Amino acid sequence: MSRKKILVTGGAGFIGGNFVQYMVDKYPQYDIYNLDLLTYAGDLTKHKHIETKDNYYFVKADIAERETIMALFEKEKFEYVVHFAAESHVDRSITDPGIFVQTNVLGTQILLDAARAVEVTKFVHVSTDEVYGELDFDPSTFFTEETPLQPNSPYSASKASSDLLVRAYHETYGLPVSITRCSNNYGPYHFPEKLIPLTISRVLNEQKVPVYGDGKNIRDWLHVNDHCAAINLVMHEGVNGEVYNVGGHNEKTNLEVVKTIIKTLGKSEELIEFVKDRLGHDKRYAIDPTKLENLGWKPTYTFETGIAQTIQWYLDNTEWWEQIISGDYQKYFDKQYTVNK
Ligand code: NAD
Ligand code: TDX
Repeated sequence: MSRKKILVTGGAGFIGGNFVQYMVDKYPQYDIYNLDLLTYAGDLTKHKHIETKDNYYFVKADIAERETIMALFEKEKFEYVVHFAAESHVDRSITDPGIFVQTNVLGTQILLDAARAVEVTKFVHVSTDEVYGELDFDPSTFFTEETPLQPNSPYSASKASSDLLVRAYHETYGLPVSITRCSNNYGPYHFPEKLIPLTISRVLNEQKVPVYGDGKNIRDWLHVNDHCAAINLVMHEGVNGEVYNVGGHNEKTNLEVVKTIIKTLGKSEELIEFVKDRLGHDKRYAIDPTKLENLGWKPTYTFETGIAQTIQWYLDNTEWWEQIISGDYQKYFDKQYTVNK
């Protein structure tokens, strides 16, 4: 395979970080540029073992700063862009929607302009199943690529807006884009504001786990490595202008997820504390991944194997998440929750 120059935005975050490591290891002949603003969710310590590799580069920049981004693209002439950078937490979007529009909508539009200016070979936009809104509890219903966009939170509305801009740049200017819409990810380096790492870290510290509402909301969980493989496939073989849903049929209620973690760690279910429900809390997400499977993708983890691997990773890497929850995170937690410590 020929040498390729690939820009990964948001490569200091959870999924982008896993993707950067996956690509740096898998393709020594590709140059991987990680562009990240290093917000509260970005952290470079996770890349210590790849920092010295010849095919890894880091650029600190804000995707919403037009001049910086245009100049960087003019200089580096990236051939591929894989766009993860975003504000990603639904609860934060409910408290402070403005930054979600700034980063997720404006930032994406600036990247699209830059990608157009240097005529990239492919722009992969990493989106989410949350743009489809919610499903009811009928297990025979799924999101397909044809499901209308009906986002319910400021986060998902900002992602849907960015999806529409990506689509429009393909239709209007012929920009070679593909969009992926994945279900909930979990795995190593998941920031402990999200349900699974929040539960693991709190259970390990014998602290109460806040479960919103009655805990019966359903999410469709995918191990981050399977998501990375899907994005790699779409980057190389996705058809321009097409959307690909990514998911592995691993539907669980939030309560099932929390109880599985508690049981695996040998702790008591008395740690569960039901708290006030999230505003506009989507009932259920579930993905039909047939289109991506037809392109050649299939997940390698079940929820059972993936959650066991993930829990073990958090046990083996306590210093990574302890350093996060000891800083500003604590202030965020205190503001967001009123649980018994
Ligand atoms: P994350 O919050 O862990 O990471 C986001 C990264 O983007 C961070 O490193 C942050 O520093 C960076 N960033 C934020 N604003 C920036 C800016 N203005 N300029 C440059 N960098 C900036 O998020 P994640 O969970 O890894 O999600 C990555 C992408 O995948 C997002 O676009 C999200 O919508 C999408 N997605 C996430 C999930 C999931 O379950 N987490 C599922 C489907 C899709
Ligand atoms: O403390 C909590 N208690 C709780 O019950 C938290 C943080 C969450 N929950 C519930 C809300 C959801 O039903 O757990 C479920 C999962 O919540 P999150 O981990 O916040 O994920 P979700 O809102 O489903 O969104 C995630 O998946 C889709 C990512 O954060 C998004 O970036 C992605 O697009």
